[in-house]
Amino acid sequence: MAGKGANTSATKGKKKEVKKETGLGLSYKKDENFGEWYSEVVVNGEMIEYYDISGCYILRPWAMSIWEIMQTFFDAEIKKMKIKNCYFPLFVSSGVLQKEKDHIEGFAPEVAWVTKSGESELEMPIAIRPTSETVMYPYFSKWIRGHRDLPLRLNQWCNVVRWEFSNPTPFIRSREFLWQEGHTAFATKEEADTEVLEILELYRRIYEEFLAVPVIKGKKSEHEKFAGGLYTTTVEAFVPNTGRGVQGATSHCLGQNFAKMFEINFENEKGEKCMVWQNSWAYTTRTIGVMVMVHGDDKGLVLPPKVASVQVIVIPVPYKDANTQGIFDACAATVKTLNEAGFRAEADYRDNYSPGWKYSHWEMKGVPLRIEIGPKDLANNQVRAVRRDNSAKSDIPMAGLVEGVKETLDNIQQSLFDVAKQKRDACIQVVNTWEEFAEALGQKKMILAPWCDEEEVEKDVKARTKGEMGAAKSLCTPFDQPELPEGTLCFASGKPAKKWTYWGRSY
Ligand code: 87F
Repeated sequence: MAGKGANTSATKGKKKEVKKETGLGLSYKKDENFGEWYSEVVVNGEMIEYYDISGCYILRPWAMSIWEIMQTFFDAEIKKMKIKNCYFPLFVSSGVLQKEKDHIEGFAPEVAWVTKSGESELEMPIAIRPTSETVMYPYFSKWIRGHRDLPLRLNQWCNVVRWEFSNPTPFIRSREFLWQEGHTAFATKEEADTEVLEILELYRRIYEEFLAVPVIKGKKSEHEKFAGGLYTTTVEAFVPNTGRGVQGATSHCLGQNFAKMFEINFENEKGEKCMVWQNSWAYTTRTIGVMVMVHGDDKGLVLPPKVASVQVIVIPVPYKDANTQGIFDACAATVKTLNEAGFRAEADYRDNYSPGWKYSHWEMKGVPLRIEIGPKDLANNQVRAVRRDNSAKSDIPMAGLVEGVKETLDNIQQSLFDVAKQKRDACIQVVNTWEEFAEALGQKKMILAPWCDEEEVEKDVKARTKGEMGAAKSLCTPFDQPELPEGTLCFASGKPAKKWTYWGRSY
């Protein structure tokens, strides 16, 4: 949808450089070719640039600013909880990395190693952290002596590297990603249990209140939990287009497994030697990918106002011999008023692009609200507002600009969540038998089924659903359990069911 040459130069006689207006818009449709649509939307929306190492991506400012907004929220919340930030090294010695065998087993193929400096081989290869349990816990052991040293609650914002081999996807599965990792130690299991859920609630809020993505809180099965820990809680999102669940973020209670391995002990009030109880928890830049997949459309990204670095884009629409300067001044005044009221607003004054081109450009980038100011708006002392999420247009009087914009942005934020939840809920299918399960899986559903909670049965479900689309697995057992009538049988084994669990294919 290339506009015509935007020769709207106000300065007569001076030759302006007019960039060739390349075609905007996407060549793939979300409903027709989701994979290609996603790759195109993150690149054309200027979030991602592909890099010459497979599985590694450049996070451009448009993506980084979203990460920073979530970071500001989460960081302030964990500080309220007395959790402190720290930074541990990127490199791990092989001895330390392999100290906890059960933990690293299965993950080993994904660990990246540095073996050389210049031309010379290192005496011992050094691993790049895939996660920091083994990096941090030797120092937990050193720093924790008595009960007064507890709780010890640390967090770090950093990158990690996992050399994945299955198909890389920007944000969703990349070989290097950003995250925060929290690592805490307590005197009692009760304190650890409480924190696990407090952190999970923050993760829910990131998804639901910031990214406007509905999630389900629950517990991972024994098969899907973090093997080094006691239990894993999760927020699970769902991508209706692909019918896949996404593990949104996890909060683990590690129990005393690592305490045993790393000898993290303390002396209690009675002078007895005890082992600490530990947690670890993380959310990653994957959050951004889930948001793009859930809200994006055939015009590009759709950003929820709470995370958009530009919430309002103001576009001057000069017309022939209309009062161009007056229009530009009104745009500047609009931006100023909105900025002073705390909104992230900008104007696009570029004179080498037409208004139509700019509309498409900012739609591609997902800016929640566009304000157009033309001669008619100027004359009527109003602005024209166009919503990115549903294209609804309205006139806002200049006198009520701040109130009008606030109401519209709040409405967009809420509406994005409501629409996403409606779509997600329409994909949830309750089943009771294997036949119903197989049919629902074929229809890309997120399946809620009664389950006997046996690991062998879950392995069997995986084996029976293997195919080119990938096997189905348990996503989580929701904390919010529907009633399970006496005598309900497991959908997969026919044994007595113990709980309702979500199943499906996943990322
Ligand atoms: C890949 C290579 C080596 C996941 C890995 O979830 C080790 C690992 O330990 C590994 N991939 N994990 C599990 C990470 C568990 C835990 N770590 C702290 C978290 C939250 C943050």
